[in-house]
Amino acid sequence: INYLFDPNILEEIDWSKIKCNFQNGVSYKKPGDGLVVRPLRDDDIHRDYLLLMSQLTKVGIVTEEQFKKRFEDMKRCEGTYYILVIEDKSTNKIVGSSSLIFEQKFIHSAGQRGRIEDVVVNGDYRGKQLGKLLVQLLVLLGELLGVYKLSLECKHDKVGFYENFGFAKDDQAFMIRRF
Ligand code: 16G
Repeated sequence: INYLFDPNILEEIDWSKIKCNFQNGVSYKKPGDGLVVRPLRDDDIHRDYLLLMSQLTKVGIVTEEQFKKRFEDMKRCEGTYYILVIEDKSTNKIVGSSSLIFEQKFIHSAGQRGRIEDVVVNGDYRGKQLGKLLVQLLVLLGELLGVYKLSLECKHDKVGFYENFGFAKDDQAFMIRRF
């Protein structure tokens, strides 16, 4: 099995540091009936990974070859790309995904920042706290691996959701130039 990152690192997460509440005993080990949380695998393109991503934004055409190459490119950048997914073992489909990306800096004592990206849960699986679980795990993973800050961009109606994990708006403008 070719994982993007070592799944054992997830075992090291200090679950007692969680900032938000989970109902019905939902946790990393028990995400829900038939569901498992794990790192992205190189063959997840066959588990509708890209179809899931199309619920977030435009995916475009990505061949299996391109998917595998991008996966290996990410994997080679050790300590940089942590993509967590939720698989429904009963359908063999990826139903949730979220990424944590580390950016190396000279500032902050040669520290690193983390970015939470591409948080998406299949519409049929909403209301099961899966997005919350993915983001909470990545926030704790960021803390574990050492970041001086974590950041993300989201739609205004998602601000309340991210506040659950300790994110807050600050006085900097988010600027963007699209191509
Ligand atoms: C949201 C996502 C971002 C994603 C973007 C895609 C989160 C927290 N934010 O901003 O990660 O890349 O949507 O939209 O998941 P775009 O295709 O318009 O960039």
